[in-house]
Order: sequence, then C-alpha cells, then structure tokens
Amino acid sequence: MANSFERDFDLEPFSAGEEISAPAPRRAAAPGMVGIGIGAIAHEIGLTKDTLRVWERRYGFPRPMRSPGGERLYPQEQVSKLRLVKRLLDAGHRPSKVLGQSIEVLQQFAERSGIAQDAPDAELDHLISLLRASAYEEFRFGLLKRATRDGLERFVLDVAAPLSARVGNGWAAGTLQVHHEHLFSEALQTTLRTLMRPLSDALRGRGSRPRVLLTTLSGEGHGLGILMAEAMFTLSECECIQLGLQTPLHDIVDAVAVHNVDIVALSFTGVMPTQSIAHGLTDLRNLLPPQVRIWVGGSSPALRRKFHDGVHHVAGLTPIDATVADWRQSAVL
Ligand code: B12
Repeated sequence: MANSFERDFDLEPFSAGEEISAPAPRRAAAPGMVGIGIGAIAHEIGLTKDTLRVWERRYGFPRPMRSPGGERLYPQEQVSKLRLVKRLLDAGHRPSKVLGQSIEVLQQFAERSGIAQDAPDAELDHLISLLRASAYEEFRFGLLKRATRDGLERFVLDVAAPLSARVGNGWAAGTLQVHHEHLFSEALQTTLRTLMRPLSDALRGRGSRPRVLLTTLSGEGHGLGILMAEAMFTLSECECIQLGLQTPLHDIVDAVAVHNVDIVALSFTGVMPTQSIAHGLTDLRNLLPPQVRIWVGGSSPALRRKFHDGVHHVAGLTPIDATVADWRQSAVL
C-alpha cells in the first residue's frame, strides 16, 4: 500500500488502463553543455531521486540529458521548471496536472494560486533593492532603524517574516542570488539578536518556564524561522536555549536533560523530504521523556499532516503566545 508521501508525489504503482507517457529517449549532453546531477537537483528542490525518476518515466518530465558515463544531467531551464513544479505541489496541486504543462502555463497556475506574490509594501521593496545592489551597510542600517522604530514583535511579524518570503521569491525568480540570501540572513540574524539580547539576558536566572530549546534537525539548513520563533518565545517570557542548526538527535536529548528543557521547538522549510521529517520526529519523540513537548513550525508542507501524537504543530509565529499560555495552564509548575 502506498504511504502518504508516495500518494502526494504520485509514486504509487501504475493502475490498469493508466495512460503512460512514452519513456523519453536518452539525449546525450552536447560537448561543453552544463547540466546538474540528480543528487544535487533532488537536494536543491527538496525531492527524492526516486521521485524524479518516476516522474520522468510516468510524465516524460523532467527529461535529463546523459553524461558520457550515462548519469542524468538536468539543464538549467528544467531546473527552473522543477522549482516551480515543487512550489505548486506544496500549494496542493497534483503532479499529474502540472508535470505535462509548459512553464508559461505553470506560471499562470502560480499566479492564480497566489504563489510568489508579495503583498505591496514600499519599505520592504526598498530593503530588497538595497540587497540587490549589494549595499550591505545600507541594508543593515535599514533593518536596524526599522527594528528600533517598531520594536521586536512588530519587527519580526511585519519585516523579518515577509522579507524572508520576498528574498526566497526573488531567489526562485532568479532576481536575487545565493550570495544575497547569505547577506540577508547574516544581517537579519544580527539585528534580531541585538534586539532580543537585553530581554533574554534579563530573563535568565529568573526561573521562567517553559524552558524552550530551539534547533533544526539534520538536513534543515534554514535558521531564520527558529530565530524568529525564539524572539516570540522570549516575548512570552520563556527562557530559550538556542542550539542553532542541524543538531543530531542524541545531542538534542543530552541538551534537554542538562538544561531541564520543557519544550523542543523545531523549524522545517520545504527542503527536507517529508519522510525524513516523519522519521526524525518519530525517533526524537521516542528518545525524549514523555513530559517534554515537541512543537514544530515552518513552511514545510509535511507539517500539514498528522505525524505523531506527541508532536504539536504551531501554525505560525502569532499563536506562540497563546500556545505557551496553554502550556502554563496545563503544566504542574
Ligand atoms: C535565507 C535562505 C537561505 C540561506 C539560509 C541561511 C540560514 N542560516 O538560515 C541559504 C542561502 C544558506 C539557503 C540555502 C538553501 N535554500 Co534557502 N532560503 C532562505 C530564505 C530566504 C529564508 C530561510 C528561512 O530561514 N526560512 C524559514 C522561515 C523564515 O520561513 P517559514 O518556513 O515560512 O516559517 C514561518 C513560520 O512558519 C514560522 N516558523 C518557522 N519555524 C518555526 C518554528 C516554530 C516552533 C514556530 C512556532 C514557528 C516557526 O516563522 C516563519 C515566519 O514567516 C527562504 C525563503 C522562505 N520563504 O523561507 C529560502 C528557501 C527556504 N530556500 C530554498 C532553497 C531551495 C534552498 C537551497 C536548497 C538552495 C539555495 N537557495 O541555495 C539551499 C538548501 C539549504 C539546506 N541545506 O537546507 C527554498 C525552499 C523551497 C522548498 N523546497 O520549499 C526557499 C523557500 C526559497 C524559495 N522560495 O524557493 N537558503
């Protein structure tokens, strides 16, 4: 029987009478032509290699070239189309409805589904233009000024979160490069930490509960979500232990014991395959004492499904305060 991951990505066995695209003929890469290997492309887009192979067989797309050694090589325009396909699938479209379409039709689907559409905001547009121009000092100044003017909570909700989405959309559309993303992350992290520090320092040693440990699992290299969540937990007067990115499960368990942690908060974007998230959470749940809660957040579509009884999905940053209040009500302090 197909599991939910296989169902979502159309990996079930073929059913009788199903229309199958003819297998795409192998195309040898022309000399000097650059293509990306299947491992790199699967990692970049957040799919498995199996999914790419099944789509190729079933829908005739993607249609990689072959290296002289017979390895699949994906040209850049197919990579761009695959990125768009993945975003449409994350938004609930079915592979059978999108994989056979041209990039123009997919762009129309994306527009209609509201994907990659940034709400108008002149101040955020200005910050993006500074980033695009690599005006790093100006960009950092702009962030700090807005943060100082608005305060931590408004800065997180009105600037940090929508700006991250804009930067991601810019990268997906090819208008911002990976080095812009790095610059952006660096500046945002510095600003958030600067703003958070006085409050978290003041909270330390006051015995505030819950104590919240924040990190990501191996394979999730995005840390802005967990940092924004830390800001919101701090504003809810939680003592936070920030472990940074990609902590091995046993180290999380050790840190929970050493710091007497009540809640492990994890963040997931769409880069980590659903199955890895499901396995990671199940393993972590089994390793942690039952009274330690696991709260997960982030844009990964995997979080829309129910994983495990002992894992709670917090849908966004705003509900953190109420979720903490519920914990305080139910916990024996
Ligand atoms: C900055 C950035 C990077 C930086 C990361 C630096 C760092 N130290 O964090 C760098 C350049 C390294 C990077 C690399 C990559 N990135 Co990147 N990146 C981003 C960007 C712009 C922000 C990343 C981030 O931290 N997001 C997390 C938060 C801010 O967003 P969120 O998941 O929507 O979560 C929200 C809430 O749910 C809540 N929340 C989040 N976590 C939690 C947890 C709890 C407990 C709670 C309560 C709430 C909560 O907070 C957020 C507020 O809006 C995003 C764009 C985006 N929209 O996120 C792309 C994005 C995540 N990256 C993407 C990709 C593809 C990659 C790469 C594979 C390729 C690349 N760009 O080079 C690599 C893979 C890295 C890896 N191994 O994981 C894609 C993922 C697409 C997908 N499959 O879904 C995105 C979405 C860009 C895009 N639009 O296509 N990236």
